[in-house]
Amino acid sequence: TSTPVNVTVTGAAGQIGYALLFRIASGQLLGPDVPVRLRLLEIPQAIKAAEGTAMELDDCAFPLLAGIDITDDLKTAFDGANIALLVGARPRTKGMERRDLLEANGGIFKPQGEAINAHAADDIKVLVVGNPANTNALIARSHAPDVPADRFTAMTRLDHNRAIAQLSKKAGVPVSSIKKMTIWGNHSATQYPDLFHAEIDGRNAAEVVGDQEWLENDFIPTVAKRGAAIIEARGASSAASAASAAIDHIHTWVNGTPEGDWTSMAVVSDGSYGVPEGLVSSFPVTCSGGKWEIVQGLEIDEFSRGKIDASVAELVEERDAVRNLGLI
Ligand code: NAX
Repeated sequence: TSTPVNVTVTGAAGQIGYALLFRIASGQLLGPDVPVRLRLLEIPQAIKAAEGTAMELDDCAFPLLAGIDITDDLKTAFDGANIALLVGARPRTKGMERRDLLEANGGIFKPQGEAINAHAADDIKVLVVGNPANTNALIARSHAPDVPADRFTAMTRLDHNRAIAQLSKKAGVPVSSIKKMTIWGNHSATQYPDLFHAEIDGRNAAEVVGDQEWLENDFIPTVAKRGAAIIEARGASSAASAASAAIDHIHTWVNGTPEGDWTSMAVVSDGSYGVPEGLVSSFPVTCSGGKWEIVQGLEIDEFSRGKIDASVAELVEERDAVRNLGLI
């Protein structure tokens, strides 16, 4: 048996945490032969609830779970971390201005970036789930100068999976028939789910569907506003599906994308597809050997160009706002 992988989860007592931790401990994050040690970071008021979750984790007697540490201390949480899932964030409350939201989250993701820089393992991989995820990842990354920029990512895999599910229903095909889905831009209502490069059983998805009206006025808004629809129906925001997407994101990053397919991840832009360098924006990526690469050479038509640019413009605004607040 190998040494356990240290997996840090922030916001562990929250609803995504509750759906996430059991799947990590059961081996679904890294595979059925990789032991894990969990580090749960919470704010002091939520430590007791995290302890309750840890009791339940104990009670599952997961053979791969090598231990659980619960803490409100950043150094303890990130010490030797190999994987960090940054889930805890400050949600937008009624009447809150965007400036206040970004500032509150800066207060969380700046010190976490610093702690990752100082204490994490050399092979640290970071996934930011807490919203605004792309910009929170940008903040954390800019306070971790010694960690390679490609280790900081944000989650658009839930949007990616939602897009696959919607297409599967529309086309009447199983999800396994769908490949090369892409989410571009920000994890927000401006995101662009792209069917022009997606494939259904090897054929172009937009052509197979052949319904531009559905694509523009149904598919795109349904995927982009799915989070709100879940809240409306469930009375609470997406939790199990978000946790499932976080598992998928890390599993794919570590184990690779299958031949002939790719995934969506928000990663630090190298300027590809006209996305300004340094922004954390979602792209089609392939993964291999624990590294991701942006898929190159896709043709972007005028429709897609406009959608990508609109979402990227929002990311630029968020970046400029956190810059003005001195958070990056
Ligand atoms: P909850 O409010 O249930 O849980 C959040 C937890 O984070 C709480 O237990 C809180 O005590 C903790 N927390 C707050 N500040 C912290 C800090 N500084 N350090 C450690 N822990 C801290 O929210 P939940 O439903 O679990 O959602 C978590 C985040 O995921 C939210 O920001 C949410 O907006 C975001 N989401 C992101 C998605 C994505 O696709 N990227 C989709 C799902 C979800 O909406």
